[in-house]
Amino acid sequence: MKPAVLVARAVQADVIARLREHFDVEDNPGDEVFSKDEFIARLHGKQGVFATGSERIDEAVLAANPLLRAVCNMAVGYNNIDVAACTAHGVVCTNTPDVLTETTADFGFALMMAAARRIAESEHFLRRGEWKKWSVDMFTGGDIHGATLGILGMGRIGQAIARRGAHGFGMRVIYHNRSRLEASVEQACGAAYVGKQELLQQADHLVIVVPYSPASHHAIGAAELVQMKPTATLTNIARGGVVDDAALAKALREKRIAAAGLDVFEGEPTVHPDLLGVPNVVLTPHIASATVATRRAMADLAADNLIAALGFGPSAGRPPTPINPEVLRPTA
Ligand code: 8YV
Repeated sequence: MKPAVLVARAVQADVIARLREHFDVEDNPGDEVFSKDEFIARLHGKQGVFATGSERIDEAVLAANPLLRAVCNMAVGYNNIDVAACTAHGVVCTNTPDVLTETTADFGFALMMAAARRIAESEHFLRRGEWKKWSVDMFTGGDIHGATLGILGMGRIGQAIARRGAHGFGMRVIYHNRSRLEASVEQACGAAYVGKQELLQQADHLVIVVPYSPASHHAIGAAELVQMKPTATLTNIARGGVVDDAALAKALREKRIAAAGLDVFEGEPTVHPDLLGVPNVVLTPHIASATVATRRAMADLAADNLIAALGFGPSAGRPPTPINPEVLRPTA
């Protein structure tokens, strides 16, 4: 009998077909977002789950599903998973790093540029039929080239954004991170380490790429926003909750910073109503990794992880990108 797995959201048909070679798959072709109770019920009897950022895997889910052996996230971020609880239950967790780095960095850069150059705001103006004449200060924004790019969180995606800024746009790049990068990595990214306060005070364009955790909750709130330049922009492609959305909406409305670009929100898909009411913010629905090729690579990697984690395929027992490898049995 094949082990049973749940694929929590609708994914590419051939990914499901590949999983069916090894597993008895319950999929979700209607792409329903399960309530917590429904998710727990559907996981019943399953040994593995192909999850996305929308499913929370915590103690309640694990305790109700003792057969579960593997949680394979189709995302690099895994704040939806209580990894410590999974480890305590002997459940391996995996994510999808690397395959989305460049795509996500492209999007972060695009969002930053859209905010700085007021692309969405001016497009809305045009669509409303308000464009009657050219004027010298119409939608003037801030330059990207030659400006100071500040990056909060300097993992793979932060480094990819730094490279774009330093090598593509001649920007001065500064970053703040829990730990400083090695000198050779800093040099390759063209980035210099600074304290958080210097980052806030010196950045013309601040990009947030730090993973969400209780430690990064509201890392950018009213006290941080007040330190930024009134001409600065802020872009968040990390997670909702890293930025205090209410404080940001207030800062934008009061023009205490110039503009923002947000792909992630506290409580998404609900967006704070104050943000919806301010013009100087570009809002996108969590699509930074959304290219056809990258979503395919993410799904393939999540499937590879699930297949290997449950003991099948060429790297049986050795999922390629585990988050808690300590639960895996050592190989002989
Ligand atoms: C995903 C993401 O689209 O990888 C991540 O961490 O935020 C996005 O690429 C999203 O989490 C869906 O799983």
